[in-house]
Amino acid sequence: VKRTPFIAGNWKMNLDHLQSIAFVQKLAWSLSDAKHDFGAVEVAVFPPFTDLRSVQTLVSADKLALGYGAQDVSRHDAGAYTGEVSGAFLAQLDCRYVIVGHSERRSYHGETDEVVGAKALAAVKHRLVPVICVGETAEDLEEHGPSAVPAAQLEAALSGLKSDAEIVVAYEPVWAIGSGQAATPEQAGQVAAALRGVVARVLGEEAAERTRILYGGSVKAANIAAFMREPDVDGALVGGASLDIEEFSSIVRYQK
Ligand code: G2H
Repeated sequence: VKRTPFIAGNWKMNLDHLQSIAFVQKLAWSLSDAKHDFGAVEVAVFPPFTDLRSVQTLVSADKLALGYGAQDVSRHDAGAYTGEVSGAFLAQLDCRYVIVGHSERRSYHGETDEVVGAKALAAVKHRLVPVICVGETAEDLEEHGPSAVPAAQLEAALSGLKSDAEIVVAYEPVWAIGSGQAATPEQAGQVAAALRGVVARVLGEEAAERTRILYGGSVKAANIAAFMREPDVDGALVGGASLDIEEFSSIVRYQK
């Protein structure tokens, strides 16, 4: 199975409305100037909830091959859950993806493996592709090595899914996030291989073969190619470097 490389820009809570719109327009121009082949390297952005409608409008008006999704989703479908946004609502905005279990949600919003699993399930139920984030802290790394904690997190997140579920996995070591200190490509590759093993164990070989596993944590134009050379790394979840058009388009065009 050939897995299409995937570059995803997680804007977090950074670009406001006007900046988001300007960014999507400029990104589209920049990639079209560069004759980017979206079939060869898929690209998606993850704006704040408040800009998903505008991004949908731009993408559909200009028939852009740019994917987009939300940074979080409720585990519930609808009801008295103040402040939550359901997968059904995101699907109505033609979102294809949604990030679940980002380490910032786990650490600042108390999301447990159980919550992350429920969100992954809610996403799949509404035909969204969850980008399931896992990763170890510096302490976990010291105590258990690089793979044990992310593997356990992934196993828990997949436990409610069926083998035909379409998912993306993002390995994001917490110590590498926004720190400027990325993992080495070798380490990212090793953990990605271990995570593929988890997908195989829980969802089966076929799922493991087709599931894309991304690396995230201080990815930039200067290091993306080295990560992409790892056979089990199928793309990147990019934070800080996704906020700069030139930098992000260079990451997308890592093969050039
Ligand atoms: C990890 C990543 C994007 P950054 O959170 O999800 O952020 O590239 O800024 O380390």
